[in-house]
Amino acid sequence: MIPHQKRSWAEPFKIKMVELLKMTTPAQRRKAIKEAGYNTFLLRSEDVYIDLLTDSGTSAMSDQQWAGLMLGDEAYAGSKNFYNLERSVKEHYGYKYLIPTHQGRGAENILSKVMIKKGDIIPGNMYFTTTRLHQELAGGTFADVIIDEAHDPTHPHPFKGNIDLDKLEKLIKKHGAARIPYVCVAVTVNMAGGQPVSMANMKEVRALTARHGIKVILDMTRIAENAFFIQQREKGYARRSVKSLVKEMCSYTDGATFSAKKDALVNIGGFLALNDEEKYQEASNMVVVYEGLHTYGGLAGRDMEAMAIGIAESVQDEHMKARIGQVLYLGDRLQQADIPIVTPVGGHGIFIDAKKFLPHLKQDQFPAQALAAELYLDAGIRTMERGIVSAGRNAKTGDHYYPKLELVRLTIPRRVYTQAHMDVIAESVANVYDRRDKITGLRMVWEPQYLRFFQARFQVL
Ligand code: PM9
Repeated sequence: MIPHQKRSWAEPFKIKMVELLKMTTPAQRRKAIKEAGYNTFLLRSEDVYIDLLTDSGTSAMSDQQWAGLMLGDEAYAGSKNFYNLERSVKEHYGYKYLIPTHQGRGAENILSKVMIKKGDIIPGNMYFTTTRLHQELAGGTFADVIIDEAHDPTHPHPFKGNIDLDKLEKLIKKHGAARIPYVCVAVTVNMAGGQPVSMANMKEVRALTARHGIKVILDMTRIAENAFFIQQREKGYARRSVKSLVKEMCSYTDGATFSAKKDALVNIGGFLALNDEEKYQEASNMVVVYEGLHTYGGLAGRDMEAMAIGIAESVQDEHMKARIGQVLYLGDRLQQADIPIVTPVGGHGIFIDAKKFLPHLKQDQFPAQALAAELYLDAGIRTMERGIVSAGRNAKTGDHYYPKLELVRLTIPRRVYTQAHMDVIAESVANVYDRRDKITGLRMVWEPQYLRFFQARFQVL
């Protein structure tokens, strides 16, 4: 019997085209993961059934976006799609100057080069892999000023992405404002489990940094998801639209880097946005060196058109309700099966606590990496390690960083999988949980110099 008052949510779209998936046998998967050095990044996508590696560039575009591709103006300079994108960025985010880049890290590179000098400190709410690397390559040092609750996988704080104002103030006192070119605020915080930042915290960060003359730069990669959490969880915002909350958040900052491959529902693209004309001039000169002319930044005209449309679609309340609704649904299913996950559930996926899932493994036996490999073996579901491998090594000592969070991310691409897929995923994770005692750790046998999680290889211990 369905209770009469029950009202379920459903996706605000119907499916026009499908992509067929290949099912694999356990023997095929054993061979594939061994050949991939137990690194899910090194699997071939055709050997994957449900791909939860990332929500980056994996969204399904709408018919409007596909139609937009046909309006691509592939002129080298001054493409009309650039101006459409510029209009969309101004309307939705409010920034004055736009520099397109091929993806988020392209923007991080340019930003770091024009803002950071050797010896600078860049405070941020938990590190992100590519962001920190570009800061370091520019001669800076990242300093974590996220609230302590973010490092606790089950702390119920509704905004675990928040910046700890005391930590930030102390850092400014210690190093002096002159050595802090900007504070980087990521919304949501990926490595903490897609945890949001509250509007109150954004305002407080703005007020504190303004007193010291320090800029605020947003990593607005998943800003619409962050805005949805503000609408749902923060007092006083329930009646506000996601669209208006996104714009308000941007208004407390001086610029932003953006990987459009997430929120903005495109397969490639990004940008750097700034309000300061002088910095914009420097950055638009730098983009010519690393990405392409400042009116395309490494993108085709059609990519910019799809992005302009995707930005508008990403801030629709109904879209966001279904997007996050699907993630919460999977979270509920996993919690019903007693799987240890990061809670409250964040925006772009479910993060399994590998330390609790595999308590018999030490962190340098790479529990999250081992669990990601096991999940692939069980049903062909591809996930990603977000623990000691992702954290990398301290550039000065060469030692592993040992992050408190040792997680496996089940990242949900936007508008791609159905509720039935979520059920299959939950059942597979529960099956692996039942035989968790038999899972062994891994040994890292090769690692590259930078961003080792993408390419490192492992063997079973
Ligand atoms: N995030 C992700 O899967 C792509 C691969 S892992 C590096 O979560 C934030 C918060 C991100 C992000 C990418 C980037 C870089 C910046 N900030 O991948 O270069 O989550 O477009 O963006 C990935 P690009």
